[in-house]
Amino acid sequence: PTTPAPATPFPKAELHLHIEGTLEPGLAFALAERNGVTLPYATEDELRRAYSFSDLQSFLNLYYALMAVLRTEDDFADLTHAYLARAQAQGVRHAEIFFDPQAHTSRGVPIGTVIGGLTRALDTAEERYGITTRLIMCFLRDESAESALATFEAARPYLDRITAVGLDSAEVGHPPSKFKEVYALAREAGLKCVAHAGEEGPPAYVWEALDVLGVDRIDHGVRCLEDPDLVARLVADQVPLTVCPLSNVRLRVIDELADHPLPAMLDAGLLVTVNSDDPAYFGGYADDNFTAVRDALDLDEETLRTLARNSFRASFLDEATRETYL
Ligand code: ES4
Ligand code: ZN
Repeated sequence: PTTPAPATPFPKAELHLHIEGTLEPGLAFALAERNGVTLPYATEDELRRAYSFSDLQSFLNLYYALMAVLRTEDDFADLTHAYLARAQAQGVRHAEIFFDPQAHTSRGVPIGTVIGGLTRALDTAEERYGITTRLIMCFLRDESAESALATFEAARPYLDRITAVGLDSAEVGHPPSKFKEVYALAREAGLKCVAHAGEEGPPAYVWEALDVLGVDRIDHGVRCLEDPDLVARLVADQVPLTVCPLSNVRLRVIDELADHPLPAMLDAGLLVTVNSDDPAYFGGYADDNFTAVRDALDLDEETLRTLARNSFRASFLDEATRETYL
């Protein structure tokens, strides 16, 4: 079958995507049925009407609740195949995919079931969808540092399948420094490090992610603009920022897309990329985010291509493969 061309006809890398955030209402109901799980919504439409968020926490409440339908290795594989098919249609050629093991182990789903299902689908990604992939294991920052350490130890048998660790969930009140120890272990094990910072949290959290956790990239980071010294640091080191425009609007980080600081970030010399975060909840996948910022911010073709090139520069692909996209 032929796939329709995306509106932005150039290869792009998706660097900020929570696989659990790709759970579309249709698949959620199908998996609920298959697993005998009752959702607190009667229909897909009723569920969709719940997608009106006031902040990050109001989204996270629904995001974690819907995960109840993900129980078996097949569920995680089906979820991942559904994402890869959509990503292919949107011109994604490389995807670095977050997952939240604690959101599943806390419900009694073993980490091996989660990673087994994800990797079974990802193992077919290059051949079936023309997409190279990496996995990023995230710690929930509103859980304890001890829980993150236990999760890292539980994941040790699977570290050959994991490229990086990340940090997500409710940001305010949970600074990166809380996770210094587990990040040190991850780095010792040869993993890359990223962290959500400066989405709802202050610039100080971005500093901590850089200087305490030693991250290679910052996820979101839009609030860095409040601190000129921080911007200077991010520019000097060309630390990538994985910005998620539609997410920022839906979670009220930004009032409207026309006000998004993406152009200011580019002008400042920051290495920014455009990503979809939780596309099933926020109204769009990779190409949808590109076309939305193009239209709302009047970005020209060259700027869009710069953003797409940035996504490969900022990726964890090996140097030689990255060069083929630049
Ligand atoms: C997330 Cl938008 C966002 N921020 C923080 N944590 C998350 N987990 C899933 N989506
Ligand atoms: Zn995110």
